Amino acid sequence: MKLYGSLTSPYVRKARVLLREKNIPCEFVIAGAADPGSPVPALNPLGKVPVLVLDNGEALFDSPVIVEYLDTLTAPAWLPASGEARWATLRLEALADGMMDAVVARLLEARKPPAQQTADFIRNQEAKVARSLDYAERQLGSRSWFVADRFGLADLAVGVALEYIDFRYAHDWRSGHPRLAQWLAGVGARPAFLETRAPSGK
Ligand SMILES: N[C@@H](CCC(=O)N[C@@H](CS)C(=O)NCC(=O)O)C(=O)O
Repeated sequence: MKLYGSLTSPYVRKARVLLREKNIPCEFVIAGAADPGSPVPALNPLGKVPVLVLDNGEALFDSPVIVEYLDTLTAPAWLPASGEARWATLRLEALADGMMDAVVARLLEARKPPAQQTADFIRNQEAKVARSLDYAERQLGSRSWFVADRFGLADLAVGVALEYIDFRYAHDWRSGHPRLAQWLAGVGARPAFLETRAPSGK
């Protein structure tokens, strides 16, 4: 099994954190979607990372699909098979992915020459992030973990998203979200998070 992706993509990082947390062996092939000669477009017609190539040669893409597949490889499953916990987990993963989408969209807009940037577009992405942070703060409440009584898939996804905000849209979200801030301090110290953090300066 091979995971293709860049060192800075938060979507790739979701898969890398799960692989490390569940001790699943998998070769990591560093490949950016748009690198010259990148193998990614031939594996994923959408031209995006992550891509997981299975031992039978089939490729899986989109991080929720990859994460769900990887989760089936070792017990216990982190994605509950049914019931409220399943939908709570998937909802929080969608929230986390959506925050990452908004941060990416904001970054791409902000990297355009100033005359081509649309301030409303940037504000709209920032508002999505702000509302999502409020939502996550309420969802976490005073619990240790988002869904179950131990670190799980929702925690993984939200943790990766919050660290991506720090990486690409650094601002003081912590003072308005003290529970999330305290929670992330613990999550970010897990070996799987430390070992997959994006290299600084990239
Ligand atoms: N929904 C996808 C998003 C993947 C994605 O947008 N990856 C970025 C890297 S951070 C990418 O490959 N972008 C290249 C492109 O969109 O052309 C997922 O969850 O895997």
